[in-house]
Amino acid sequence: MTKLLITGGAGFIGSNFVHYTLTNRPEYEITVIDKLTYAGNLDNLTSVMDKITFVKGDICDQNLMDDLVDKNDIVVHFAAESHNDNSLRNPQPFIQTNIVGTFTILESIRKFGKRLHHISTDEVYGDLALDDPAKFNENTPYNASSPYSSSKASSDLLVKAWIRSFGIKATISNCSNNYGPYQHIEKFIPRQITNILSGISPKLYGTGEQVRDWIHVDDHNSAVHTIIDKGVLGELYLIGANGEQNNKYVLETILELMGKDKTAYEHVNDRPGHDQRYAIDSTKLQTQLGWKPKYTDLRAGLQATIDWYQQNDSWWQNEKAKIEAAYAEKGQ
Ligand code: NAD
Ligand code: TDX
Repeated sequence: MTKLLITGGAGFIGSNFVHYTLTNRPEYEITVIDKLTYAGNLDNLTSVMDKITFVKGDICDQNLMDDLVDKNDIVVHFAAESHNDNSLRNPQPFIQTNIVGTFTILESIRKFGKRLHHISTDEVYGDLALDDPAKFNENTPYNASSPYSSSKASSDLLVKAWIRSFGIKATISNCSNNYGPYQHIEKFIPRQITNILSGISPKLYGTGEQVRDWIHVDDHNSAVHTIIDKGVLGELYLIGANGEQNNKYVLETILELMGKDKTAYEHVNDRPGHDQRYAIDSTKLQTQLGWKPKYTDLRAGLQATIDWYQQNDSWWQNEKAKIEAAYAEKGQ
């Protein structure tokens, strides 16, 4: 059995990765390390707790990471502070977890000679203009905009430096916006679904013309497995599924799928420094490693996601008032 250490495995993408791996890749023995911040939820793993080892801890703890990395073969590093709006309210935890945490893991990887796959975001490339036909590719220069995206860009550069300077065995992937079950209700799609389910009007930042390149979380995770299996050490791969849509279209589609009037939402204060458009060219991953996305029908994916939040209201209801109160303070 290959031993897989998954950081941030109680969060949105990490917990989906645990479920995906247990279902599709039974040859892996899984350990999850997660600090259980506001974004980490053990309920995401309840159904599989008897099949994994769970460690509550901080990736910035060098002794803990040395111990865990030593005991495992491959580290898949999801743990991060992940929300742009939070990084505008208080950047400190982003610097600590995303930069110092990644540095801590890199030092353990270097010490014990283990394999790392570092999970990152397309936001490291900054944004594209709405009328620009270009997409991000592996040669696009880093140009991050927010405290969140610049902390992720910093973490990528640390991984690249440890590859070049110390020869560690690592790969990096930069993925576009994920959606699916277990996504925290602070994020755009679950916030709007749970607003509608709670009788609160959905909230669109600014004009709503900003474009995001949506990918189902299982497609992200199948791509991560493809890179772990076949990726060339030292390389970086972009992950995306040609899912570009503007926020207004996504919100109107959610309203329509939930049987509501398509205009039943509010325009609220825009995000300061709001990135206009993200778009991924995943040719390298598709042609060199043979990966393909499976869930490319966004309407069907949104319907399944709406159904999940409807059927799992106890998963999010306790958090709802607190999240909305924090947004209300910023007029959002
Ligand atoms: P999330 O916020 O839902 O989950 C993050 C997890 O990390 C939580 O379980 C949290 O408890 C844990 N964590 C935070 N700080 C920690 C620390 N110091 N030590 C240990 N655990 C800690 O985030 P997500 O959306 O699942 O994102 C996971 C990764 O994927 C992040 O690295 C993010 O940058 C990247 N990513 C996300 C998206 C997206 O659309 N959500 C897209 C591309 C890349
Ligand atoms: O209520 C809202 N209304 C709104 O219009 C919220 C929460 C967001 N938005 C807009 C802002 C963005 O243009 O929707 C878009 C998506 O917002 P988020 O869900 O906050 O995602 P984004 O900022 O694009 O970042 C996401 O994708 C890349 C993840 O949160 C990151 O972790 C990932 O790296």
